[in-house]
Amino acid sequence: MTVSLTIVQCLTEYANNPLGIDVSRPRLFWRLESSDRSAAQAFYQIMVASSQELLEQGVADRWDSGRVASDQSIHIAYAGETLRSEQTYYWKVRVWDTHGEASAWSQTAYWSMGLLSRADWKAKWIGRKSEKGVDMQPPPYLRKSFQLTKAVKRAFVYATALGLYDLRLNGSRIGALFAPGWTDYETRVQVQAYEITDQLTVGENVFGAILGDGWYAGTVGFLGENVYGERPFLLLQARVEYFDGTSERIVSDSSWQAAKGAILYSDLIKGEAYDARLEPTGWDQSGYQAEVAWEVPDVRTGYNGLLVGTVEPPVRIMQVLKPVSFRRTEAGTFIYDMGQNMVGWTELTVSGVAGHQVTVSHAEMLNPDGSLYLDNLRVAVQQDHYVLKGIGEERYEPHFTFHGFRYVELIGYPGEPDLATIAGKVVHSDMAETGRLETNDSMVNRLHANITWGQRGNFLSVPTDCPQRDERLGWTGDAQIFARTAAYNMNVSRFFSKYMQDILDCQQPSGAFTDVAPDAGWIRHKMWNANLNWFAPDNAGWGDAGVIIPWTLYVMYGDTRILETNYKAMADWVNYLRDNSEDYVRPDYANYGDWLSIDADTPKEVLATAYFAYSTQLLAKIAGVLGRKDDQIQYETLFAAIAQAFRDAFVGSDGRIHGETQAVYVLSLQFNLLTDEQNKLAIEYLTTDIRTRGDRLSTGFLGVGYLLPALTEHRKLDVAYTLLTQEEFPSWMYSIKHGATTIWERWDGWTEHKGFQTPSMNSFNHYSLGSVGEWMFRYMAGIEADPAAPGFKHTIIRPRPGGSLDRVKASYDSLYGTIEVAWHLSASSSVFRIEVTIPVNSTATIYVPGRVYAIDGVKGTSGSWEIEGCQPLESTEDESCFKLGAGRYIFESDLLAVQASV
Ligand code: RAM
Repeated sequence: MTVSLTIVQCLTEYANNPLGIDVSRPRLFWRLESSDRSAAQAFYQIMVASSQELLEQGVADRWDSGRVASDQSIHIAYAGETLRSEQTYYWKVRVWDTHGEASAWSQTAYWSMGLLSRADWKAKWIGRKSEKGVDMQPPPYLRKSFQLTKAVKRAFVYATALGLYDLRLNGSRIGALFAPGWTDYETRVQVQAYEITDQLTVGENVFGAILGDGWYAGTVGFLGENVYGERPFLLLQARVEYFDGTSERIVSDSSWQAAKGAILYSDLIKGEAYDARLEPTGWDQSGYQAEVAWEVPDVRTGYNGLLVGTVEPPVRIMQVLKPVSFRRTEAGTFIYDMGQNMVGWTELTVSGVAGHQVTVSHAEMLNPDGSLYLDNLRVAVQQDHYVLKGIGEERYEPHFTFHGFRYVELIGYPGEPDLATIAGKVVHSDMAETGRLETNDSMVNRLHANITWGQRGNFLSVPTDCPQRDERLGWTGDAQIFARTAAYNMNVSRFFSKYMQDILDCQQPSGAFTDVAPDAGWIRHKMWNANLNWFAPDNAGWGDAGVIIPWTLYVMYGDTRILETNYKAMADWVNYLRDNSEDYVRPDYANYGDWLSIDADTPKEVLATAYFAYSTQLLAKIAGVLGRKDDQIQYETLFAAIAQAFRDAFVGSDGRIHGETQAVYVLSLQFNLLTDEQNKLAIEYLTTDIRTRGDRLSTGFLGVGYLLPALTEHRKLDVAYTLLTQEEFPSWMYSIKHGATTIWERWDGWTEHKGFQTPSMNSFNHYSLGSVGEWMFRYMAGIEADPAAPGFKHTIIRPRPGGSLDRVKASYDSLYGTIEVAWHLSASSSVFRIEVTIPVNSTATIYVPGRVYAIDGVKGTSGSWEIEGCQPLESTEDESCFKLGAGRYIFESDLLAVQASV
């Protein structure tokens, strides 16, 4: 027997060798490969050691799991001795397949622990006093020169800021952009850890840090500045270990030096100004001869929040775009088209005389006269100003700001620029792209691309609503409706785990989850007021994110810990809704309704009661997963009572639902609120409404997420495809027909007859209406996670061919490996062909539309095949069903039977 399994990737807490974590029982993951069909794991053994050498010798001095009978290869919690501050843990794993054959040991993986207690921190928070009479403060530059006399064995640095830090060591940048990320700084701040062994030298070394105001002290949303504090501070502690067993620390304290530098100001929302003549050249390297006066830094006495290990993935430059065209304007400026609405900034290349200023201005759209459309920015200023130093070719990119734009205007550019003058740096949280989707319809492909660009543009530390105007807030409603789509597109495990902390940090004592997380100031400053019907902390479809997002992470990644960690908060939310309802109906009060729907106002009490039911039903399922039987029964009973109350209050004897919008029907259908009889009526009313509107949708942010799923599940697939490919207003394709490269905030952000919508709320990069991406993966391609074996341990493959599509190819990188589906429908012969790949150590059930007549080219009839890894299950008239083990399979079916029955 040959060895069938190979271990190809080991992760800790979803990450590749993470540093500075503070999880007491980190979860370990590995991915398996095999060329055998149905390959699966039957046993595993994990070894954890305090050094790589010991691990290599087979000494597991921290933990040896022993040989465990288990098919689990994800989320195995470390169960060894208590983990200690600043220690590194090395681990490896081996597995046995179902025939008892052992794999080789995996390669060594590791994680390191951060500073686990306050007492471990010797560093002080340092900053620089504000300049008097200056409105926007110059970012402080901080530096520390230190000598090392011996060769370094290993060194780590732990850093964070109240504000943002840009850290350098011996002239090179270390770490992420926009670190430490946005949290509710009154509650917590994330600490990043970096290994710096190779960057240190014997002799003089220099740490340099530039601090930005960021979310802490700069402009946040439309709430102005100083939401959390007055000015930024750095906290840094490095530990250097020598070969002789000794070690030393370098910490931020009053022995550092502070000054202002070349950045005149840098604000998330207001842009940056930079005077290159003021660069303190060499300030972050050894041998620096100070030309400016460095001062003693300002030391802040304390910080009452938590210092926690970073959960979110780092923000980085993820792509660089070249402009596609540019032109000179009458005013002598140059307007570039990046060809894509993107988020990040522009890198500028320029030569000229010292003191000359170039302004780089950004906008998403152009006015009819060809000038930049700036009206939708509100008070945001998407401009960076660069003053030349006048030496050779100069390159500039801003530091602590980002912009949402497709068009770039260079104002005051000296000489003749060309296409190489600028480059667009695409900046977002670094999440692996996990989903790919391609069809024979280029507009559908563009829609998928636009959805993905919306995610790139808005997943920056937190999921923001938009990236351009003075808002950019973590709106919970937007995040929940898009969460599943987001999880197909990219690995959002860490991103949303961190965001759940933000949601929890904002939860009200009453149990209410908020509209926005992290708190951007209005809760703390009591800017919300229930009587004002605005910014209340418990809006339907917004607060429910606190339940929907953990459930999504469970379904997509099999993460039960996120359910455990958030269980109390979720129960508090549902109990809060229950205690604030009347006979299980949520009152009509502050909420946004089906936000930005088109001529279809969904009554708020209907929407709020529907979401109350949905959160309760999810909570019942979650209680079941966690083995909380009593709670499960309690919430199932509550759900039944809410659904009954919903029917009594809102469903007429003719089955019409109060409001009669598309949204009330799809929410009722998808949240299981109706009787079977009412379901049938609801789908009829829904499709009639769509037809009466000329085959158009009318749903807003919330309804849109359930629209195509509801139609598909209730045998109106043709209507789902009609809406998907509809090109008349309002529709997804309408925006694409008019050049959209991202998802717009509003269906009518721009229309042929009205032009731009009111500029006070008109973003062209808002992902909410892009929640149709979920339908494209789950239904159109048919890659569905089975909640009963979550994280794609068992996948349900159920493609839904229809509309004008005859070819769909999609793949999704699950924790087990890549699931692939490629289907093709040949209309003339009504032959449906599908190729699927199921990853090792996982299984699938496939529903092939029509009557399958060949598998892997072997012809047969149901029950008569003997195909390895593939077992026929009971089929229906419409679909043939099989259970699959890992491997690649090809099915061919005859679709005539189905078409006849639709
Ligand atoms: C807008 C935001 C956001 C939405 C709220 C209700 O200001 O853009 O997307 O969730 O309103």
